[in-house]
Amino acid sequence: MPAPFSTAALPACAVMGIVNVTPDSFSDGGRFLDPAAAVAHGLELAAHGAAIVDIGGESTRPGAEPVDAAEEARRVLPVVAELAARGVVVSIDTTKAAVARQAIDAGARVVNDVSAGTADPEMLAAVAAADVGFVAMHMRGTPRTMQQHTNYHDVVGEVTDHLVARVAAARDAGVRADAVLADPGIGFAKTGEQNVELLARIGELVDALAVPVVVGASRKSFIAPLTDGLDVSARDDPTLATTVWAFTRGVRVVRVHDVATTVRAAHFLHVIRRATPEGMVA
Ligand code: PMM
Repeated sequence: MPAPFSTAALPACAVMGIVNVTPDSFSDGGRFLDPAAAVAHGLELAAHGAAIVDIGGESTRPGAEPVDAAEEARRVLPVVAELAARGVVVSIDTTKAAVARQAIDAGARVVNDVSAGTADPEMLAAVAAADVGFVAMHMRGTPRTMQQHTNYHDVVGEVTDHLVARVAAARDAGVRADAVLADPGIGFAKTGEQNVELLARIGELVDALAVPVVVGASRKSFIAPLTDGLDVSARDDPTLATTVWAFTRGVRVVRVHDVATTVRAAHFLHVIRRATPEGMVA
């Protein structure tokens, strides 16, 4: 049995690799519907240095149609089981407690919930009972409706307050303090400008939250209008800029598609950081 998941065991700049076992995710939809292809890709991401491999069976792209728990479980469980059996730290990207429980039984060690436990009233109890990690992400509404909910007075303050409350809810439900992470939900119920503001001011979230922060900006559509309309397949360079920025502002984990380049950048960032006056003191 591996030790219980703890954020303390994550590298300083950790990379979460993405495998979407869906027909309709915006970047890799349809590529990994075959479990063998998904497993091979997950193993590749782990070999490239992903500290966590995140498996999702329901697309959360804006306007996406929901899928039922049985179909979602059917897609992800063989992939979770095989990767976990091979020693990969797997997170299950789901908002459904039933899917989370089955994925945990199959070996998942983290639940990544884009609703932060608000979509399913049983989710936090399920995570606490299994003593696994929990990523609480900020969103409003559902993926179908979220882009109608982009009205904020202060996007950074409101996202921070919501995450503080959801982290507290997770703790109150019995989730271990060192098992919780928080994520501002880039692209979820936010305009392009709000996504950029959240990234620009991500250090404020890091300072305000008592738990490690995750950022997932990889290949997202807000990048397109800021880069002369770069296609999804060409967005890894601007994504890498968000990663380096986020790590230098204290973000602990980035959720990305291009793991190999991100891990190399993170290692080099570490080399530079070690040579700073602060790094040499530490
Ligand atoms: N983004 C997506 C799905 N799950 N989970 C977290 N914690 N943070 C994110 O930003 C996030 C997520 C949608 O992107 P994808 O289609 O590339 O998986």
